[in-house]
Amino acid sequence: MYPKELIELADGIKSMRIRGAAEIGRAAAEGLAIYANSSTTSDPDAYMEGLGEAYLLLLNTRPTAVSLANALRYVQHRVAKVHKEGQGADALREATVKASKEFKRSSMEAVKRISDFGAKRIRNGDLIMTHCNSSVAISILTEAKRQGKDFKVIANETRPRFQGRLTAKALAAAGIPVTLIIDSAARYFMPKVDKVVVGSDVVTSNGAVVNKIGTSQIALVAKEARVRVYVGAESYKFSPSTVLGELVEIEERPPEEVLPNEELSGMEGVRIANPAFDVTPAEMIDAIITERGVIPPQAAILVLMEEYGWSIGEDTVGRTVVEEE
Ligand code: RUB
Repeated sequence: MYPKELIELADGIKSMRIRGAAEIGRAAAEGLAIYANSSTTSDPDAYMEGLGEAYLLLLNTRPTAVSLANALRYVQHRVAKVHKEGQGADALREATVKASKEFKRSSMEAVKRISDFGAKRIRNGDLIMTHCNSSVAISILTEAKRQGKDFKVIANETRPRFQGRLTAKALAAAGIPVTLIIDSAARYFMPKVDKVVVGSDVVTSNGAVVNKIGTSQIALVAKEARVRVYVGAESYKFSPSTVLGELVEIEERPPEEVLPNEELSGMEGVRIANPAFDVTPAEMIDAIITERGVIPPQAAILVLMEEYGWSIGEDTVGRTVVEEE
């Protein structure tokens, strides 16, 4: 049985009380620490089995954000190493809590570094458009404000869950002049915009960015208006499985988010589609701001190689292959 606190946390991610890829990743790491702190077994194998179950419970909450899978993997990998060394359940518990804390700390540090890099790109007089509610994008903007830069922001409301309202509130609270617009007004305003700054749920190995539905439309309109598009993304949002050509699963959310059931029931023959994310191709992105530096999207593979310790080598018959450390 899972501890109550863990079930509440998993429900929190599922119901989007806890949301945004960075927050989801840190919450997942916290979930495994909750499991560790509530486990009382003295059998290391039973501990690992329970950890695996907690891992799956958390993994299945939201399918798109790779930060979730990567945070879980980060913790699990370190605990599995201790298990392999033949250590007891107490050592495994300790390793779980330690790795969870480490992940959360490094996530916060990454966001801080991204804010520093990103704030440098913002100039006095800029009008910046953002979409959805990205803690990374907001950190970039609030850091620029803290540095005394004078700029304005347009926040898209981001239907159907209206996360743009959260963004607008956060920016206004930081003293940044912000205008909330409906998503379909983005093209109307784009000619006046200087930069688009958004966050990311997933960066693929070819530099495409998966973010809140509508991001690709904003990027397309930005490209048409020759406006630069910047994406803030920590390295744990880069997806290792996309190197093998695996596609990113796009979460389909309930129809009631778009239209209440009572209304839909009066519209015979109408079906609702509610994808939560879309894919912006690398060509529509000017730069991805990571904690390792600002990169062109095409260099995403290099971030993955560094993050996972891969290198390019040769196999026995001289073919180029990617090797693991
Ligand atoms: C949130 C969303 C955010 C990214 C990045 O979607 O698309 O732009 O997750 O956020 P949802 P952050 O509301 O469905 O979780 O920069 O905070 O990681």
